[in-house]
Amino acid sequence: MKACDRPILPLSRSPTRDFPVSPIPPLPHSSPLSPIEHGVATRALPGEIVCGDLHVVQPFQTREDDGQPTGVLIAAIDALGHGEEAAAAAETAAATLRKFAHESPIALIRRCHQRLARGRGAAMSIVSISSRERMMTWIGVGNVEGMLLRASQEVNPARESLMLRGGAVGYQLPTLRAAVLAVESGDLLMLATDGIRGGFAESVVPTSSPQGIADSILSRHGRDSDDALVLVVRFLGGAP
Ligand SMILES: [Mn+2]
Repeated sequence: MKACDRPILPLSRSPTRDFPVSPIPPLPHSSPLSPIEHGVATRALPGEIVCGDLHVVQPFQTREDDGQPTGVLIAAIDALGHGEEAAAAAETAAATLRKFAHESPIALIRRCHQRLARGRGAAMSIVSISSRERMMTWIGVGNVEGMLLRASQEVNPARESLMLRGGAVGYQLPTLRAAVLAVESGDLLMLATDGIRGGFAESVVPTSSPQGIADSILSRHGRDSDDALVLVVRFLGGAP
């Protein structure tokens, strides 16, 4: 029989199992990250009541086995402009991210792009943390800065910056490319909208609480010309 005469297997065919199905063993020399701790500091442009900068911290589950969250979605959103219209657009994006938190960052950017298409665009940076695999995937469209400070002196580089791509979600998307990094207990993740001046990471005291760090960044580096938000997340020790 010629190769092209072979029957085409249906894609959904379930494989025959001749081996016992066992639970997935843990990764060697690691335990899952237990939930994070976080702090957020934000304020509206002086004179405005509502803020177009919003954050999301949403635990999610990707497996049905033990009912525990398997990851956390982290995001900071800066809707274009300020005032009520910007706040509504940011809330639409935040609600979309919370609802579909288990999806990949690229899929989430696409979803938000569709949802925001008839209103204002937004800059946003999204970080999806997998507790089991001790890794995070991040992506940024527009200018919400992302920074990861390493807790261990032995990790090089000691600091990673999120690669931002120009564009606005809901208006014009760049080619979407996410990056994946291993993370360890104590690592510190920061997301800051452009209401926070660059260089904000310089003054961080890594041993402070996430809320203390966020408050300090906003008071030292916040601009009065825009809404401002900074979100600080610390990865905690492994679960027992
Ligand atoms: Mn802004």
